Amino acid sequence: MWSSDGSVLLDYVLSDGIARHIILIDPDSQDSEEAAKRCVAAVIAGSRMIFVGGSTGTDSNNVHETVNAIQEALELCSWNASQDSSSDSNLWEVPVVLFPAAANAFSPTADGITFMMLMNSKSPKFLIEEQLKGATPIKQANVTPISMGYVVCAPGGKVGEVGQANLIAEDDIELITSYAICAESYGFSSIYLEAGSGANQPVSPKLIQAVRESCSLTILVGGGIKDGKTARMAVNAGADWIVTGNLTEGFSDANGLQITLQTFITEMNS
Ligand code: 1GP
Repeated sequence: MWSSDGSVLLDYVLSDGIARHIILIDPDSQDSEEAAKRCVAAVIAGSRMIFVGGSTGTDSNNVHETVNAIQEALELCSWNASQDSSSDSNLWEVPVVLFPAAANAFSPTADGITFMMLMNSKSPKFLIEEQLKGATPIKQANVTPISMGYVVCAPGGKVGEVGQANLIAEDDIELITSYAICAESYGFSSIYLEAGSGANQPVSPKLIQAVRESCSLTILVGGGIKDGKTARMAVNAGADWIVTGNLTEGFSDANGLQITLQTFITEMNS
């Protein structure tokens, strides 16, 4: 459904309305079968997009295997639902999108890719070099790019270190506003405010609000969001999508994950 026409995916990702949840799967943190089970539980709970990626330990092999396993699991669930008149097979129309740390974390079968500039990196590698390496394979595979300014805020964690980011302080409204306007002026369609995976402090609602007030980009927020109440604060400040990664990895059983995410998503939009 997503691959035939990229505009379908872009409309879906960039549309306004109720804030939605993204489950981030790091292919280095579990095998592909486990990843697929987690995604099925997340979709039942209400997650509306799946990101596949991680700052370290990803390559085209584990990324591709994970993307395929997730897509197969969703297709199977969709087919099962289509055989049951009481089930809604549309529930399973959830895109699997790459969230790459570098050009080698690619899968040609993914439904889309966050095509990011790590805007506050000191390194050309994350500003343009990895993008140059990835651009042709992405185009040839017809994977839809979602243009995105990626800005790492304090504390920044691993991605802040690896990405050599000049972290945005929680009260630097002027600077985050400049990044937001810059991202919009470049023609990006979205901006991701990142505090770093496992951050002890999520992105400050004040920073999110400043971005919301200064541009009309779709806003994604992630890093250190561990409960629905924190997610709701981000949503009230203007976030369109909330991304969680670590929250998922703490569960060995899919049922426990489903219940936790259901509560999380309900609270996020309450
Ligand atoms: C990391 O923002 C994401 O890129 C998710 O962070 O693992 O802390 O949920 P967490």
